[in-house]
Amino acid sequence: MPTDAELADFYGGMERARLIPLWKVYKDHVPRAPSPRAVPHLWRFKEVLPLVRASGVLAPLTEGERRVLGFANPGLPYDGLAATTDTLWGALQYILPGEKARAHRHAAAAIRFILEGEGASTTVEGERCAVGPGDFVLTPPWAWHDHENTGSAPVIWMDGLDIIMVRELRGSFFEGAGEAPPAEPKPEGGSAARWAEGALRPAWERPRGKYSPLLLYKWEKTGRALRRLAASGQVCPYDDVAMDFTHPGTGGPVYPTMSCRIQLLRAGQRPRAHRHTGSAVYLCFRGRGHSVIEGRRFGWERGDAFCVPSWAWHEHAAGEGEAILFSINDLPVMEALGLYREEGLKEGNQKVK
Ligand code: 1HN
Repeated sequence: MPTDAELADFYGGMERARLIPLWKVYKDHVPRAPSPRAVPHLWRFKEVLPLVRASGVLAPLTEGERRVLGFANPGLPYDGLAATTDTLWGALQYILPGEKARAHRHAAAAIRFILEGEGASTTVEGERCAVGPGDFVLTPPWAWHDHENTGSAPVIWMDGLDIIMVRELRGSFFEGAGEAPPAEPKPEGGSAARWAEGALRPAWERPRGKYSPLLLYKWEKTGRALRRLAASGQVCPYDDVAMDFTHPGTGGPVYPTMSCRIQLLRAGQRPRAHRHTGSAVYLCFRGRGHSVIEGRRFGWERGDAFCVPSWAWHEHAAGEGEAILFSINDLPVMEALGLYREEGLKEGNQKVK
């Protein structure tokens, strides 16, 4: 048997040589199941909205790039490493009438989903996209984008970004206004004219890109698609009337890092619980309802946001009327890397703790 002194000497020598004994850290590297640091959490609009409004007074847009209030998960650090899940950033952005958020571009991909306010627009790589409630807009990697509110009321939208993954993979780049020539102006509605018809595409353009060439998904179309699917009675056992926004050229997710979903939860339905690898951030767009996440009940209503960490049991249901949830997730990454796993709960629904 080695003596304590021999062992101390041995492990001390390992450290000085910058060697680490795997037998001491094995379980950290190879957990038996995903062990997210993020925890299930709900951000109530009732609590968030006064702070959003205060930011309009106390945080002028001239101070930073964007007036964005990020959803900081209580299981993660509250600093520059704050995030909504282990891989995703969700936030609310607030732009007052007459304000403009200057152009910039980054390697991280972003999406916006408009919660409220008319008259705002975001210009993506030279193409102006006028947005209203329910509209879904893409800011693909390295696309110039600025935002403007020419309406008469403040606009509030949800931002979703893959910045955590991009930063951890050491792939982040950023350029601000004036650091490089801006994008050439392009016709408004151009990407929709080419790509919004789904089953038809421009004859001269090959849909080879890694991210969707369609920049703006109007609520009119999205809402209609949900209604049609609901009326057809074809639904998902876990997510009810759920549709993913697609890259129109491939039918796959809008980004290789992030997929986005709109789902209608019908009144009186009780979809089943499941769990899968990958995390998600949700925003309640309409109605009210609740989710059970890892046995905890989270009631939500319009404007509330919540997250589901990787491998957490979850189920969603509408309250009295129907409800509509928008969400972002990192499932394309899990699928691409061969890490996707899914399991349905045999009993159907969770017991609430
Ligand atoms: C960003 O650039 C925007 O361009 C919004 O509107 C939210 C959150 C984190 C990092 C960059 C924007 C963001 C962001």
